[in-house]
Amino acid sequence: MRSKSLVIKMKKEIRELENEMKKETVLEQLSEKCLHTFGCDLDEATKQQTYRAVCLVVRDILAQQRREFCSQYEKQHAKQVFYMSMEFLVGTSLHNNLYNLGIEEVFEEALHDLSVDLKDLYEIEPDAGLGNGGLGRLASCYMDSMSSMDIPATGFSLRYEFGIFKQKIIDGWQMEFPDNWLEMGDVWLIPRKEDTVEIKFGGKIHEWMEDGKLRVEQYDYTPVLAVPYDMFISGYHSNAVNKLVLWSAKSPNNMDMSAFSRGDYVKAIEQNAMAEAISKVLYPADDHVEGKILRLKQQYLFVSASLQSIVKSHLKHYDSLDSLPEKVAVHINDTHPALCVPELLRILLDDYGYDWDTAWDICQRTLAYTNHTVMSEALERWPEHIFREQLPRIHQLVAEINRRLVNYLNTVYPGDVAKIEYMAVIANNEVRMANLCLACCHKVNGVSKLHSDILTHSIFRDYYNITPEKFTNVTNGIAYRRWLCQSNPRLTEKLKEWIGDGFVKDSTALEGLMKYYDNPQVLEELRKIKQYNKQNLCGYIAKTNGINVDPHSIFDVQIKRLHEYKRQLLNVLNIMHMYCAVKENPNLDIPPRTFVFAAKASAGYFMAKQVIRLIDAVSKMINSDPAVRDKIKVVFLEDYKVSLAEIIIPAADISEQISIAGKEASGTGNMKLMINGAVTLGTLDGANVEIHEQVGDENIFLFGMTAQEVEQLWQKGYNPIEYYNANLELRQVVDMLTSGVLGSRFDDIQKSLLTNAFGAADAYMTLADFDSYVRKQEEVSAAYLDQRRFTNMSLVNIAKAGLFSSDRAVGEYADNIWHVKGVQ
Ligand code: 26W
Repeated sequence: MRSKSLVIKMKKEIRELENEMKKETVLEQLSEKCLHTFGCDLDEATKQQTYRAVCLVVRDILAQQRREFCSQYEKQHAKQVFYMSMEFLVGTSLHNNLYNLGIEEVFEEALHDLSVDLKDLYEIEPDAGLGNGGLGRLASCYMDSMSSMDIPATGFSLRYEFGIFKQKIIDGWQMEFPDNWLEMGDVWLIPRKEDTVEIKFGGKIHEWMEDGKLRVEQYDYTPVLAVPYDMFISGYHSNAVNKLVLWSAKSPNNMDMSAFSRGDYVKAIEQNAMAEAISKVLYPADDHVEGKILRLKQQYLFVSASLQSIVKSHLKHYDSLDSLPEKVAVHINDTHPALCVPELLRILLDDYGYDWDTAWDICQRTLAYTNHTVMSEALERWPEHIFREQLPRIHQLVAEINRRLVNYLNTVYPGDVAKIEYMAVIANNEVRMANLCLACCHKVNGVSKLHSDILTHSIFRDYYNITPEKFTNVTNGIAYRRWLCQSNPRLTEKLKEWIGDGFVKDSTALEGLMKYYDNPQVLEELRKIKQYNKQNLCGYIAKTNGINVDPHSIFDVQIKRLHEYKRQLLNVLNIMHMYCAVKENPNLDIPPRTFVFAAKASAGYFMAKQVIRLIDAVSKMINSDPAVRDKIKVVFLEDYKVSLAEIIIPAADISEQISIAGKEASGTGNMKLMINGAVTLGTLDGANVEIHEQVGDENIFLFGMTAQEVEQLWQKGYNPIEYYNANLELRQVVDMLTSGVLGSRFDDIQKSLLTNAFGAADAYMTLADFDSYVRKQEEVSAAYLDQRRFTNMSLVNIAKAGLFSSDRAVGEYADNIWHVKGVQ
């Protein structure tokens, strides 16, 4: 044993030495790259060209390491993970790659010789915004952890030409603009045209028996080509370099020459335009199904292309697909890739002649599914006719899966029509994608303890009762080397001084900070670092919003997608209350507070856009009111994205996690803010419950109903008017919505709170939790005045954040679901 670890250690040291890139080597490689790519010398290169040259040199280093890693895990016949997700919210990659490879410094020095500041190059890089929010970012954090843990893994998704829209707030209204990220972001993508795959849409199915076997053929279908592009995923000081494979759609025949020669040019290019449309743009819907045909085609294209390539490379190394479950773990990230179930079945049955039971068994043992939301409007159900029309063979297989499932359920729940219909994959002319995953996958998990409990006690209860062993929990985690070490270098350097640098690889080592709980120097240093980061954010706010905020005020931050269940409205109603309180009593002794909002609303989400308009109006009213602006400031930062979060999070004092209990599956922003020393103000929802378990009552501000109390109030019958009538403070702010004092009226928001005009009145119980929230916010003000106590709370949150590392979460997936190991 000793010798083995010695060898591993030696190998690592040799690689670090090898990697001990000399500044000269970097300069050499940069100038060569610049010359070969742009035909100019480095010192003549524009900043954009230098940026691309740097990225291309880093890409070469990754390509080299990738090849070594591939031969290593192939030699060991290691089991691989394939992470299927419609979204990967990668953000920027240059800083992360240089950091992970341990070559940031040498590149900094080399560029310095060229009087280029590496930081400027970081600014040039566009975010790869191939995701909406939590689900997409989680996928990217997990890719970073799998590489850092030397787990052979490939992410599969689509090469959207346009990522999440760019947001501008014009007269309070969110406006969306195309995100043409490939202009500068394509530098990380390597096309692999030789591995293009054909995908079949529509057409008809021809079945016939041949020597006792059913043969199936699809004809008259529309062929679309899926072209893979690779993005390397580096790991922190690890051997592994994994890949994110992004599929781009195009038509086999770029131009229909017969239409062309008829002069019908539009027809000539129509087919290709139709094909390319599939990977044109990310659907900006978060937690809300749009049910568009193009979305279904997006899902099938990346699922089919990915599974075809997985099967092809498996058969390169193994003689049959019998061993697929032993060598391949395919993970389905929410229901969006649920077509993996019938598509893998199709490949096994139609392309490799397996019988149903064997094929089904292979699917079950290969596939696993994670649920990320209980919101009914987010659970995907495809109209059966669209499903059948676009995917005729897949529909046949899903119908057969459903027939066999219903037969089985009739033996378990005989005669219980309602329950069987609820559990069926196809019912009421709809294909329920969650049930498809529940019926097939060998493991199903939620993303926080509370969420996984809610799944097994409510929406998936019937499946849980028949297959309890399938259900488990893996609480989310974050790539803290990005969200702490790279985003908050000052805190990271001090932590290394105080507790050593072991925490960079093993987050549980952060616990060591607890021994400084009462150390005044350390507490003072923590305050200084937070102040520095707050000053930095002030600079950004002044530059982008032209607002001067007080760097010594409490930075109270709510940054996440705009959604009614996340209750940004509750936050702004409290701000309106504080405004009234200060207006009524200008000598009110509260520490100055800056409320920072950042949030994108799905393009078609009307009420969410109204809330953004309200925040903007409140911000304008307060920031321009001399009587209050020294005490309260409100800022809405446009175009929230990964790289903006990396600026805001290190500067936060208060982390707003105020969703109605039972609706936020986990949250991951809460973890990023915690590890940067922000104190959570929240409900017992999602992972807030586990954050509370880690830090204890003294180091978190909890308020509001629990998930159970919400359920009980709902069952009992919730009437928001009662709260409105019973609470003067509440009535005052709700009336302000239409009083005109905000400069414009918000009748729709008021109606949504007090009437059933938009569905159930106050469906997210903002009024019910208002008083508890307002009181708790007062406690926050009081706590902040006691700097010693507040910094203690901040220290404990940093020290106890280790559990929320994505390395820990990936470790649990690897041990309990994927049954894979890191390659040594
Ligand atoms: C079909 C439209 C659509 C698109 C995205 C429906 C649902 C989604 C995602 C599941 C929404 C999402 O991002 N959910 C968030 O996932 C995070 C990672 O697990 C959790 O931390 C958040 O609580 C959850 O809201």
